[in-house]
Amino acid sequence: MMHASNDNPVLDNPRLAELTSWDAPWSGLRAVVAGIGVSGFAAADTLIELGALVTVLDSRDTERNRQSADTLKIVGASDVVLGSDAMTSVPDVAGARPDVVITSPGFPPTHPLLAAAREEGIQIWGDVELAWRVNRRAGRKTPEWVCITGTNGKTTTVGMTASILQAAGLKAVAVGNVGTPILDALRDPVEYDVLAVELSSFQLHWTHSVSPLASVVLNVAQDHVDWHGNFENYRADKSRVYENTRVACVYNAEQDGAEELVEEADVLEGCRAVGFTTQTPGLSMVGVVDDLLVDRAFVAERATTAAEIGSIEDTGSIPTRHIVANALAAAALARAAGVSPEAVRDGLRAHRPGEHRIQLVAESDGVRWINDSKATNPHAAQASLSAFDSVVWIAGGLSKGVTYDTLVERNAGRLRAVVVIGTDDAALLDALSRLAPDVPVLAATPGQGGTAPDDSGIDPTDGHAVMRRAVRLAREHAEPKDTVLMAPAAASMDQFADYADRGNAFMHVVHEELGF
Ligand code: UMA
Repeated sequence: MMHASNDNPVLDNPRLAELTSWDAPWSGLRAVVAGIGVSGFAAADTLIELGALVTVLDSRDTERNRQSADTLKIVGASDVVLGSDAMTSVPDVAGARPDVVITSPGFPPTHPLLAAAREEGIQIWGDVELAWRVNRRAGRKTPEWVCITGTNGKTTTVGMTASILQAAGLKAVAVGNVGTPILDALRDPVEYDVLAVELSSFQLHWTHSVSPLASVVLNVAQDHVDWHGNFENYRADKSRVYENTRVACVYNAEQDGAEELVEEADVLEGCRAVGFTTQTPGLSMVGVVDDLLVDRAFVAERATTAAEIGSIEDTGSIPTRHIVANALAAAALARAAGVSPEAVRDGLRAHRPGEHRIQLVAESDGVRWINDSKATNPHAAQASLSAFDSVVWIAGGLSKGVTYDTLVERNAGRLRAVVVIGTDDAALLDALSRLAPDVPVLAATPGQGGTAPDDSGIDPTDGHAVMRRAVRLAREHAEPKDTVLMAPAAASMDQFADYADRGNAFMHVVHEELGF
């Protein structure tokens, strides 16, 4: 299997090999769970329910973590250790060496705890691998999984997929990186027919045996280079989503190299490659003809006919090319699960996009204000920038080691001005000065350069104050028919709790400043 990275091989361990259903002999298994956040808590809680012996470690001794620790101790964890000292070696569990370490996605493979586990030959799984191994359970329906990864559009696509499956009358839910751990859905009283699973590259890195009904890599662009070490590792982890797929591997027919990822994957006999494109679809693809979404993959006479599965209008109120692409990918996954063309249309119409993704906030004096706080990398920002002709762009934050040259070069012509927020904007400012030298650059964060005077007296890490200044600067520069687009192309944690906090700050300030 070409995608298996060297640092997470499947180790020869008969104790673990037999753990392939909820009813397998989990009792007495010794597990260390790394991280007590959303996924770590679900993993530890499940393992305890299964009768395993569990020690949980987390480097942060916060109020929230202490509360989670208390709960896990009450339900029967062997031990919970919080604080940085806990994280440098693999501890014994109930007096003996553990069989497995279940890691949370935020732990990089180079983390000392994981390095120590590897060194000692202890198997590492993510919570997703654990979820797959308990997916089958006596007396309950076994849910199918359709798995979605990609640099951008995952959350939109997973929501659209769940909505289409529901429109077909199936019990379906969006789980995984979108926020609800898969393990929570598996322990829900509702017996799901299909799980629409969003998987990050972090989660895919630690999966081994997951076998989805259908899977998709939406796109691959630079992101999370710091976690993966380099782009090739990141791409390889994304492509793991295709491993063991049974019915359809869905790929982006408009992205170079995407089909090759499918060809290189170890899939099950009979699994098909299905492309999606925002152009006229070829054979075995879904795509667009005029304003209609059409399917030339899941119809019997596909050499000569196509089925209408919806229209561009059905995909949302600002149907950018990327949103149409997401809708087509969702349609392909759902069609692989056997849903009708009408269900695709109804599901897309019923889908309500999440906040912070190309969200219209206000329209005033002929200027549109758009919140795309979810654009945490250049590729996502490209998707929204390319949808507008003349833009005052609010950008910047934590750059995560990516480069901005392509993004700035491709969009220089549509930029009226750039307002830079964030504390780690050297790479962005550098790209702007070289590749868009005529575009005014205004720094809302003191100390970041740009042409705005640095006399604001605000704290550079106070995101809300910085955002107010950014909105004021943007308003000064925007002209009628312009769009002010907050699509930072960077993470938010230098100034905000997360991208939602950043988006909420933007919307709040826009409403206040414009007098709504
Ligand atoms: N921790 C350590 N040491 C480390 C890293 C983390 O001790 O080196 C501890 C933290 O102190 C914290 C816990 O581990 O208490 C947090 O674990 P985590 O960061 O892995 O996050 P979870 O709370 O388990 O949430 C994870 C995903 N987080 C990440 O991938 C970083 C959530 O995706 C996901 O919704 C959740 O599982 C359920 O599957 C968030 C995300 O930002 C939204 N994802 C990235 C993205 O979309 O770009 C990949």
